Amino acid sequence: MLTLHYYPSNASITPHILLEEMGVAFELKLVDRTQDAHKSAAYLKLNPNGLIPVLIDDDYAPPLVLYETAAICLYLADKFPEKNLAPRVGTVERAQFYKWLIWLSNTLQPALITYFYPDRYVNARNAADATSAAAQVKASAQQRICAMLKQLDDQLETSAAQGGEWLLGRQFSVVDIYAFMLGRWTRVFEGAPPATQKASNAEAWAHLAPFMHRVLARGAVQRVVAKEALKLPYI
Ligand SMILES: N[C@@H](CCC(=O)N[C@@H](CS)C(=O)NCC(=O)O)C(=O)O
Repeated sequence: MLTLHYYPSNASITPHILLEEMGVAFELKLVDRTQDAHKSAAYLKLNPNGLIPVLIDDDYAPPLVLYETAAICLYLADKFPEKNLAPRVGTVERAQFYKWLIWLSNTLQPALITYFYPDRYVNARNAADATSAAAQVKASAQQRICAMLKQLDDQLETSAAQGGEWLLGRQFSVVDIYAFMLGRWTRVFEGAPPATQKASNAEAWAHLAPFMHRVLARGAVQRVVAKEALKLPYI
């Protein structure tokens, strides 16, 4: 049995949607962030980083314990290749898939983490300096994220020109779920768009906004919205 340790709307939502898309059996285990359960000794044994998600696969002895969202997604895509949620290994499409998965998890996601936790990136002598430094870190992260949303929007425009509605073209895959998760995190962006960008959050982009709605409308995503009891606005 597969068990996903999750918290609503956290990075665990990508493997959660993926498992629903695949239609395989799995269990959910809530990691209660309100009680700091992700920093408990028991959870740190699963993921020493104290971060969500973790996937357990007890088809093995000892069970496989896996952290890092992208690694979990790759593992699931490889475990269930017949579900076609990643291009076949050894193809050009698979190469593009790796590029987007690593860009999403390694470039866009850290920028979003910086936006949400700017105080972790400052080291000031007093509270007032810390507040102003954190505000600058947050604003610069938002600006970088806007440029990255443009990159996603451009890719979706390219796909559309070739008759595809997903990041890789016609094949819906893990990277669409990942982009959806990160795109929806931008729904809380405050303030005017940075002057150099035309739009601030995912909803404001010509190709990215309808993409977000297409992903949201999928049956698997709707089931996750209900199971995680997500609150409006979803995107
Ligand atoms: N690189 C990790 C990042 C996971 C991550 O940042 N998870 C967040 C929830 S979205 C978390 O657990 N945050 C708790 C914390 O920062 O203390 C992954 O993709 O699995």
